[in-house]
Amino acid sequence: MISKYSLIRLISALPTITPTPPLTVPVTNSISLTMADINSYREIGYHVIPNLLSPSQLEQWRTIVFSAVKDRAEKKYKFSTVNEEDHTNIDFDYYDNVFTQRVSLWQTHNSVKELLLESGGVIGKIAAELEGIDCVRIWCDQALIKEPFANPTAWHLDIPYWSFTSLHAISVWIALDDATLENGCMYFMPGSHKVTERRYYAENNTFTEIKIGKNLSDIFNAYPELKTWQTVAVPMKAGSASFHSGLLIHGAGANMTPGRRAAMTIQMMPDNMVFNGKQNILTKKQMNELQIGVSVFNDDNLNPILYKKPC
Ligand SMILES: O=C(O)CCC(=O)C(=O)O
Repeated sequence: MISKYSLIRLISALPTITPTPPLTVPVTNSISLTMADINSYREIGYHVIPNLLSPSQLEQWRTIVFSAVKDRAEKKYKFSTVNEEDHTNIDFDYYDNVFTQRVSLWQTHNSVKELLLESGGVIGKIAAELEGIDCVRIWCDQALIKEPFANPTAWHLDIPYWSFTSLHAISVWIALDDATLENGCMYFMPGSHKVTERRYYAENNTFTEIKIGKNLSDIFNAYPELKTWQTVAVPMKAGSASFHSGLLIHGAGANMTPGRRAAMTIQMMPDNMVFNGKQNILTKKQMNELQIGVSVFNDDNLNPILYKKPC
C-alpha cells in the first residue's frame, strides 16, 4: 500500500497535464475570401481579417492561451521540451525583452491543441486559399506577448529560420489585445515577398537568415534594394488577425505603454515538407534522427493537419 506522502511525491514528479477550460466556442465563423482578397495577398504578401474571432471566441482564446503561457512561464521554458535551447536567436538580453515567446503550446496543452485544430476549417482554409495549397500543417504556434515597454521586433522574414524550405509557408497573427501604434502593432513591407523570392532563386535556392536583433535595419545588409521600400503599420482590434507570407519582410513597433500587447500566432506549412538541416524548434533528439533532404514532416502527431481541401 502506497503512503499518502509517497503518492504526493509521485504525483509531483509526473509531467504536468494542465487542466483545460472546456472548448465551447471554437472559430467556426464562415469567412470567405474573394478573388480580390487572394490577388491582393499575392501582390502585397499579407491579408488582414477584421474580427476573425467573435467577442466570445476572443475571450476563450485569451483564457486558453494565457493559462498555457502562465503555466510555461512558471516552469521557465520557452519550448515544449525542457532544456532545449533557442537556436534562432543570439542576443538574448535584447531578444527576451522583445516579447515573452512561448513556442508550440499545442504540444504541452491539450486545450491549445483543441483550439487550433477546431479553428482549422477557418484559419487553415484561409491560409490554403491565400497560398493556393491543398493541405496546411502546423509547423508551430507561438504566443508573442510584448510586455510593457518591450523592444521593437526588428525587420525579418520567417522562412529562413524554419527547418523546411517552402515558398508557401504562411503565418497567422491573431491580436489578443488591441494592437496599436503605441503598443507594438505589426508592420509589413508590402511586396517584399517578391524580392526575397527572386533573391532565393538568384542565390542558388538559399536564404540569408537575419536575426531579430538590436538593429532594426540589419535586414538591409541582406536586402539593400529594400532600403527605400514603403512600410505600413497594421494596427488592429483584439480578435482581428493578419496572415503573412513566410517570405514577407515584417516587424513590430516597440511597446511604449505600460500595458501588454498579446498575440497568438500559428506558423503553417504545406504537406510533404523536407528537413533542411536547420534546428529551429526541433529537439536535440529529433536533430539526431532526421536526415537532411530525406525526412519529411508528415507525421500527424508532430505536424498536425490544420486543413485539407476536400477532394
Ligand atoms: O509579434 C511580433 O512582435 C512579431 C510577430 C512576427 O514576427 C510573426 O508573427 O512572424
